[in-house]
Amino acid sequence: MKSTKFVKKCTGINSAGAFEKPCPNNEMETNSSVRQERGRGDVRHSSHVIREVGSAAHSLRSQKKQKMAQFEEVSQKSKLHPKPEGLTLQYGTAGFRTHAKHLDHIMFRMGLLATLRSKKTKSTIGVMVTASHNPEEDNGVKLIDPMGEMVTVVWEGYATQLANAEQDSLLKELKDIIEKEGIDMSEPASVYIGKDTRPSSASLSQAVLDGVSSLGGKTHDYGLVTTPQLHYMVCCCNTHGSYGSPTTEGYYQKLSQAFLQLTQNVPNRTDDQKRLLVDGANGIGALKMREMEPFLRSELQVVLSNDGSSGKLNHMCGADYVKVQQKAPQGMNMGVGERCCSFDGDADRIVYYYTDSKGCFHLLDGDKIATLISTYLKELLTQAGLNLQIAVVQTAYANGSSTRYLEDVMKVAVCCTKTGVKHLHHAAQEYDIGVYFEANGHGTVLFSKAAQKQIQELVKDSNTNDEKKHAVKLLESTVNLINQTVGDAISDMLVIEAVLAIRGMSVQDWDAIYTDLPNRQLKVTVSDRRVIDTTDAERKAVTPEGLQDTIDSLVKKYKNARSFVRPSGTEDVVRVYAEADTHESADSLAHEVSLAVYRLAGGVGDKPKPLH
Ligand code: 16G
Ligand code: ZN
Repeated sequence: MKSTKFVKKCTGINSAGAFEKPCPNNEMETNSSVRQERGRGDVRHSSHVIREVGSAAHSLRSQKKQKMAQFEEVSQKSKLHPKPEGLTLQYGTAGFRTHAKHLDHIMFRMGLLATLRSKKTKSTIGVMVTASHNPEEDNGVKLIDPMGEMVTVVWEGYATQLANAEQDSLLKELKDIIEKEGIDMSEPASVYIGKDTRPSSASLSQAVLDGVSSLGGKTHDYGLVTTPQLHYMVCCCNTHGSYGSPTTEGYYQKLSQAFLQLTQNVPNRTDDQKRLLVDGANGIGALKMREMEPFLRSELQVVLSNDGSSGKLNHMCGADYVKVQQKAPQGMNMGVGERCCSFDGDADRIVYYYTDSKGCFHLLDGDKIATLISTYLKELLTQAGLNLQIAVVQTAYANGSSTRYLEDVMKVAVCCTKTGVKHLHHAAQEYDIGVYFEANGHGTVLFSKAAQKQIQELVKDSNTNDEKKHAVKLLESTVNLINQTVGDAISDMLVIEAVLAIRGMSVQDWDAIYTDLPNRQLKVTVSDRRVIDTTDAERKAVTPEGLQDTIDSLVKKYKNARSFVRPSGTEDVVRVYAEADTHESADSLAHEVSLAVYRLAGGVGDKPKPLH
């Protein structure tokens, strides 16, 4: 702490590390000495100049010393977090993610970068240590910007630059970022840190703390929290409490209060309707659900499985497993027709499902969640007489049936973006109410400031009739229940549970809103996946030549068909997606498109084999 204050008061280094201008304290000293010397004639004046230069030189020397000492600490401490030579990693769509044993230096350096980002934005920045749905042996790290959103693309680039600097050029790269961004190193810095339950998370988050402290930043270590909880804390801090109180208790209180308000007037909710089976993926979401339970006062009766007491994180369980395998997780005792959901390893994704009396598994993914929530919100807007534009943001992976239903039946605007949460989040910010969900279950709802203001004003308006008042109160509580900073499994789950209760719907009713088109996802290994360039929100391949024409002609062979290919952002593969009127057609189209990718985009290894 001492060093932070000291740095703030006394250094005025520019980004290259050179002395730029005297700090306020020095300026005051110089001015006062000028005042004392005034009117004593030329000689005295020149002696003052000499003294002034002397004192400026002295302060320059001491500032240089401090600056050197500051970077000296980085230099010394970075040796305790050495980078394995030759290892290069990229800050991808979900931050850095790889085997935990390669990440110690990355964590230290992300501590440094978060400190710079904090000085630059004059705000608190978050650093979350997690690898989400990846296997337990992996880990990762993500930076959180002041309003709880993902860090900007330019800073993603800095993250990669810093991560890949060899040990002896780390300071040079650090100073390069300081210079490019014109960062005033005398600004204080504050970084919030959280981690998931992986065995490696404790030491890796310590490395982040080391990075921050070596640049004199302040830290608050939240310890074990879900990713969205840390996003929430950062937003609460930078909005000075107007978004909520930056504690886990504050989070539970805000969400549970909104949930109880939404459900309190729902008549005749039976215990069965209040019961929900939750698969915690053996991760942090399970721990946090347990903590939250008392706040929900039995209005939601959570039956938790895969709570981390015995199983391995994300192993045969969790949202990603359920979505990709299209089957129930292990360790869950599902009765026929029972409403179930799965979180992923850091609780920022959720999917719902149930099994019918014939043993058939039904998945309700991000598209179904977006449909349920946007339909509910649209209805409330109509009832409240509020003229706010609502839109749903999806990616190319959204099931064609969901898009058709939203556009044709619900008359809701639908917008498609590239894969990756930040793209959806930015697109959703363009509307009064932007509902965004990836099919994989990551998503939330954003309410513009203007929309929130209109809702709040209408709640207070004494001239509204009862129906309007009821609708707008529900809207107000829904806004409070939603974590607008990022997709949040716990918050999304409570919204879904409240909507089902308010509308008196079972999970089967919800599932029946529309029927998913059968679909299939495959991956193809090619020598360099960058040969595939896409446009139109990844729905069309621009290169290699001929690939899109081939896909178009294959799609024409099937009914209600659609297919696209894109290079993965997290794995060294090309992803293929196909949907059509039957499972056989979807599988066959996906296989044919895979063959085209293999042939035209430099496939390696065995040729893709037919699925049947
Ligand atoms: C990351 C993204 C997720 C996306 C997935 C696609 C974030 C926080 N996560 O996990 O949104 O769906 O990547 O992976 O942005 P892919 O590029 O390998 O298909
Ligand atoms: Zn996740």
